[in-house]
Amino acid sequence: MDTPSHRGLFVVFEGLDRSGKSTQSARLVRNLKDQGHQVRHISFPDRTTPIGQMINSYLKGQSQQEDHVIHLLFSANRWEAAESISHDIASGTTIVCDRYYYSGCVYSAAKENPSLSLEWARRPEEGLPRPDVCLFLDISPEKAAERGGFGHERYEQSEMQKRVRELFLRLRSSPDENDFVTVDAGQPADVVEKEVLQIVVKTRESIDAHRSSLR
Ligand code: T5A
Ligand code: NA
Repeated sequence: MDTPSHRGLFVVFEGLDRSGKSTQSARLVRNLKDQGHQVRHISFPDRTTPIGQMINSYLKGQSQQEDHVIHLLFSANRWEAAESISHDIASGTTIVCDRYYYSGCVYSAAKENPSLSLEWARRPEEGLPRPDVCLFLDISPEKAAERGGFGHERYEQSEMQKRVRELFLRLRSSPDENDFVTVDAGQPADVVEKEVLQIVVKTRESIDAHRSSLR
């Protein structure tokens, strides 16, 4: 007899720097826990591993890395976590993740290095656990900059953020990225929080419905 296995969801937040990913991912974790779900909150880059420490030092401007090299380090930092993500989802824990391979692709491609296209950037990400939904917190670079604290890390400059947003929009329209859902992140945090929860609940329902139709 097949008992329905209640796997966890894999929810990713993406967006420009200061779009509210940390704020919203923390609120979603709390809301899902309140509903009785098991949830683990993760973020990339994971600065705690040896590879993550190299990334941290690069982002803070304390070390240099060739563009392809830092790209591959960001990707390796996700691969380090891949097995534990898959394991948790399969055993019923929902993963809420602050940035994933979408950031990996667009920030690297935004450097406009002629041999580092969006297509090239995506390749090392192939085979990573696939999110059920990617919540793209969309905000203009100007509005994000108003939120303060901008300019401390390597990519926090307005020209870079503009190119990053254009590339996120390009990635969103690609048929490979059909898990992308856009949320207007310029709204008050409480409004964004409600929209995010609705989207995640809907994602859960559609997965459950799909499962019952296959049984
Ligand atoms: N990167 C990352 C790559 O190049 N390749 C990769 O593969 C990956 C994974 C570090 C950098 O690394 C790059 C991208 C980044 O440049 P990070 O550690 O995630 O990535 O750092 P940030 O994204 O810069 O994190 P931030 O903390 O800056 O942005 P968040 O999490 O989007 O924003 P948050 O929630 O901290 O909010 C920022 C401020 O806005 C306020 C908050 O209170 C806070 O002060 N705020 C709002 N204000 C008004 N209205 C709302 N709705 C608000 N929501 C939040
Ligand atoms: Na963040």
